[in-house]
Amino acid sequence: MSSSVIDFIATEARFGARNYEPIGVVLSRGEGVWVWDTQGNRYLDCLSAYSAVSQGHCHPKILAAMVEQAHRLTLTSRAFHNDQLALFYEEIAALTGSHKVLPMNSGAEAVESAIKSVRKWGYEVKGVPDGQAEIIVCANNFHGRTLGVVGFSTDPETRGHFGPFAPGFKVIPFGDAAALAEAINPNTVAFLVEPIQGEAGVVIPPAGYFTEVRELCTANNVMLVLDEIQTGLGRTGKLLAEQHEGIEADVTLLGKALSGGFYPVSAVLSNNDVLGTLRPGQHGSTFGGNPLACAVARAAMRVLVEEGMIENAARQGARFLEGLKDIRANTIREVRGRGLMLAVELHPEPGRARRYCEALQAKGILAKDTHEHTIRIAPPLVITSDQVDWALERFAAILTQDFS
Ligand code: IF1
Repeated sequence: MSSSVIDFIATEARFGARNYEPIGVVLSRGEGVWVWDTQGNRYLDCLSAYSAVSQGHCHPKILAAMVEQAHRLTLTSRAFHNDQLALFYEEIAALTGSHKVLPMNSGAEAVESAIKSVRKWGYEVKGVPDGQAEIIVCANNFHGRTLGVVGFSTDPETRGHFGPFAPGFKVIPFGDAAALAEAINPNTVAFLVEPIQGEAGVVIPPAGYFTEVRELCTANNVMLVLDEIQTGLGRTGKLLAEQHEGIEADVTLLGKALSGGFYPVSAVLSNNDVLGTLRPGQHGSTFGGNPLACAVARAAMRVLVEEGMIENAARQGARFLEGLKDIRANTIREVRGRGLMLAVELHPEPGRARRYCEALQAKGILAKDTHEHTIRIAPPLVITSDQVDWALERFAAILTQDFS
């Protein structure tokens, strides 16, 4: 590597907490599906910053909205009103069919805020005895990195040596409606679940699972909280992944692409009185709902819809999935996905997926491994058929080799 690449990486190693093991590339520019490193090499981004850059890198209209607002007003705190929040509320509520919105910043903050709100609803509306609220979650979940959230993770890497943790969570297998029925009791206030488990390796539940989940939650007055922070906003080929299942959540969490990768913006959306339980002074955030975040999110939602990115994700995702399934390679255990949320699971061998990602990098593709033997593929939703075909050629060239 040339000196400037080594300098960046060496300096990160010298000063930075080593909580990531990045692939050896130093990026300096992005546009659409493409990113360039400091040496001028171009890569097709098949991670999209974990589905936060769904609109493509540096989308000009989101950038323009951010710059215009940044010249005018960036942050007021919620102690005062501002002229962007109401517009953000109207537009996100219309887009998602929601009645109440709680604007936050990171995805994990939205998850934590939802946990607080459904517990409060449990005590004040459902009548659960104070301090007894239970929330059901799934094994292999990923909902963020805050202490409350990692407390109900089942991944030793995510939760190891961070205890003690908050009580009140029950873990069941993902995709098993009978297990949910068994776990629900009078103190259950919510079932928190990803429509498709992303970090677990793009795990899609059996057909009909969420229909049963919806029925069970309704019958037992349990709030269905869908974490659509990764699956939402077009990633699976529909605005929300729940639409593939023909159901509606009681509470929906959005983040990541809600800002198109320009700014941390997340939101808790509620179709009933869950968010209505919050009173002034009972929850908040310095940056939550700030005018810059709202202006960016409004533009990010607008281009997602106006530029047909959701329909494109369905079309190109089907093309990508079919092309991956056509690759004949002994190393491939399974190819799966929905829309442009795809994964290639390799037959297990420690570190194998990482080696394939490094080989893909040499071919001009940036992708990320998850849990040793799965390659996650999630390009921006603006990808064209030609770019999908270009990527498929390179995946085929690499996956048919054995990087044991
Ligand atoms: C990392 C992956 C991990 C999420 C869902 C909430 C959050 C996330 C479904 C929290 C965040 C990110 C976090 C990032 C890597 C990435 C990730 F699944 F997307 F691949 F870790 F599992 N719900 N996912 O996926 O949102 O607070 O990060 O804004 O922590 O390494 P956040």
